[in-house]
Amino acid sequence: MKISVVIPAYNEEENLGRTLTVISEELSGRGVEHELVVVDDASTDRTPEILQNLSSKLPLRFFRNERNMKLGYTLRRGLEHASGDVVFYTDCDLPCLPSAIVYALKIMQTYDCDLVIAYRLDRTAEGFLRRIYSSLYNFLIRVLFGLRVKDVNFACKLIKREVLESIRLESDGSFIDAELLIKASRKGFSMLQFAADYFPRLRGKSTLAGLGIIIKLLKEMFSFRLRLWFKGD
Ligand SMILES: Nc1nc2c(ncn2[C@@H]2O[C@H](COP(=O)(O)OP(=O)(O)O)[C@@H](O)[C@H]2O)c(=O)[nH]1
Ligand SMILES: [Mg+2]
Repeated sequence: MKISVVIPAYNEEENLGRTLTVISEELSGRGVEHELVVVDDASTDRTPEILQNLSSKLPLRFFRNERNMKLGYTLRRGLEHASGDVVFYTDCDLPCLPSAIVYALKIMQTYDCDLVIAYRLDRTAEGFLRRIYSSLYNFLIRVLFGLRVKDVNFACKLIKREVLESIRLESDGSFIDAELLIKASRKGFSMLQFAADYFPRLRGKSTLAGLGIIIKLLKEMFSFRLRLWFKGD
């Protein structure tokens, strides 16, 4: 069984090298066949150069958007290029330990489920405001879509390939995580959640909490809700 680790990257010169190396070392060390798929969202720092260099050392394939397209578009592109039987999605700043990938795989195999989703055990490091936004968002997703997932946007998710093949993702922005989980759950795919240690970003800037990003996410969320009500799917 092969796992594809899909990672969106935007100006991550300070994190990329270490993140990709530790993930690949962890998986090789456990004898897990893997590939790393990174989509560079038109970074303006050394991200492209670093990817080029790493690709001769690691089982890495990388792609670049011509202009900054945001998270959803970028992630969809990465998922389309993933060739593994299962796909793990995480971030460049590696918010969970690479061993969480192996743990998630173990859960998937042991309980034979289609998605394994982590939630942050302790989010204090994220800051008060982020935690409030996040709780509100998880609550909204639960109320509007009936999805009982504790931490929708935590980038630590393991997904079977057949799930990705049977749903069509459309979000360009940060609603993508919710869209994936809602569509998978409406199709009847099984999900299990586990608590994971969360490690906040130490280097580089967090860019996904701006007002523009939040407005786009809410727009995508409400238009998806309306579409489900009026068109069904
Ligand atoms: N595609 C894309 N990815 C981004 C963008 N901004 C951040 N990311 C990536 O999304 C992931 C999470 O970003 P981060 O800024 O840590 O968000 P946070 O953890 O929600 O604060 C990282 O892998 C980033 O490189 C963007 O504009 N486009
Ligand atoms: Mg982060």
